[in-house]
Amino acid sequence: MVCHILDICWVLHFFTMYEADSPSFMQGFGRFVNGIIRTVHYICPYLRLVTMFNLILFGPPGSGKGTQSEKLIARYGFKHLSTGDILRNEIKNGTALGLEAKNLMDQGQLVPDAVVIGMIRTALEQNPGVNGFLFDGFPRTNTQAEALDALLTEKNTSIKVVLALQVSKTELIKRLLNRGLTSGRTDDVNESVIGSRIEEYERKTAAVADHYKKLDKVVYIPGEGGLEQIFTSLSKEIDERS
Ligand code: B4P
Repeated sequence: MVCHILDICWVLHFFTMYEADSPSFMQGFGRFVNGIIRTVHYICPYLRLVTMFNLILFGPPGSGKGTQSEKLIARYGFKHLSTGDILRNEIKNGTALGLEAKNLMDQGQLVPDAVVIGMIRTALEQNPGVNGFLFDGFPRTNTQAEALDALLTEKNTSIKVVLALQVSKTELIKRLLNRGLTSGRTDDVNESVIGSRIEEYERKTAAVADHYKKLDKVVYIPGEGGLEQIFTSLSKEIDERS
């Protein structure tokens, strides 16, 4: 910070001190250019953060969050943050966190808030220069939503919109069982585990939409039908706000 104040001072100093024909003109000019470059470098990350587009793709398990995320990332270049993917990666790598998460995920329960909030904090810190984040499967509780808002405020940015996919329970169960045939995901193969995941959603996650409704950020999108048709509806909402 002090360095950048000094850079700005050099820019001002140049304007007030040097005559174009003075011997130290070139030296002053060099510092002037350097000061400009470093000042722009200093300011740009802040401009980027203020203009970032962050969105939450929201919905029950099997509503198409992961599926549509892939398409949105390809079109808009968001940084994808899927807590489900991060947790499955921890499981694959056999970490202590992964072992704890696996137990809960296999029963269709949510992983503790502190764990996923920590994961998101790390992911935000590891990606300082992106155009925006697409949060997929996060936040899943009001505690997570409040933590996310606070983390984004710390970084001078916020959630622009919550796109909430609406899909009937029968369709959700059908999709997840179908995915279970090929995905190798232990939480997709058993209908009672799928039922628990939907119950967890209704008990703990649905309220997250109310949190963002109060901030007038929720848009409901019909999540049944063709992938392209749903993608067009999601894209339209993003384009209107970009
Ligand atoms: P996630 O990985 O988030 O998985 P999900 O909700 O089951 O799936 P998603 O919604 O992304 O799947 P999609 O519809 O795209 O969570 C898994 C578990 O991790 C949770 O149960 C929890 O234990 C834990 N967890 C994750 N985040 C957490 C958090 N923040 N806090 C605590 N715990 C957390 O796909 C489903 C199927 O539908 C696919 O086969 C797809 O091809 C199909 N499909 C999609 N769109 C379709 C369409 N329009 N028509 C027909 N089929 C479609």
